[in-house]
Amino acid sequence: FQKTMMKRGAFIVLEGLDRSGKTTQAKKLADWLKSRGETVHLMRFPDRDEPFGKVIDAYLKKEIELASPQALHLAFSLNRWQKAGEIRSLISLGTYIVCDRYCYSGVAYSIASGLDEKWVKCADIGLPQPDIVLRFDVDTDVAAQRGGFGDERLECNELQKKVLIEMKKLTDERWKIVNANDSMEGVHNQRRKQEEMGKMEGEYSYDIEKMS
Ligand code: NYM
Repeated sequence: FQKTMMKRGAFIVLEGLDRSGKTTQAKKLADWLKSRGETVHLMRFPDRDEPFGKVIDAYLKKEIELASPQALHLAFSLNRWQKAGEIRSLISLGTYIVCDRYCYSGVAYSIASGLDEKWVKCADIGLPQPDIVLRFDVDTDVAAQRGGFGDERLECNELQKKVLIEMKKLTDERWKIVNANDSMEGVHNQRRKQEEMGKMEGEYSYDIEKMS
């Protein structure tokens, strides 16, 4: 008899500083995957529609105060935990998830803000692991010139520099680096070239069981 198996999707995370162009590139990547016939779901963290995300949104917009940086860190983590089940089931159903920021932002921003590294990393242990992380590197001066920078909390130049240092420490063999100082199209083509060269191929074949 023939056993039919559902092809597993993939979990692709985009990371980088504020104004590194992640959001634009996430949309472009999603469109490109769709054009190849894949089912794609765009996600982002913080997800500002989710209950904990609403708290984060109000805090970032300076509408409310939070009693401690630890409370903010846990809100960001809870926001992800609220979506963990959805991420797992979408991938097992064959969907490609393109996710704008994930726990690496959580860890890097919180450590850069002065929280204890060991403590910070605990909250996200057990979340679904991405198959690949694309890190968009942008010079902090270039980022600062892009529109809208500085409107929200956490968007100051000094913090961004520290975030980049922490983000680099989190980088392992699953990560690909994209030079995000380039124009919008230039960055997209760079990333696409990586895929066409096969650098991303094969990494989509992970078993769901391997994702803890
Ligand atoms: N941020 C984002 C964190 O500090 N921790 C996290 O866990 C996540 C996901 O939120 N300055 C920060 C980075 C950004 C801010 O993100 C809002 P965005 O992508 O601008 O909506």
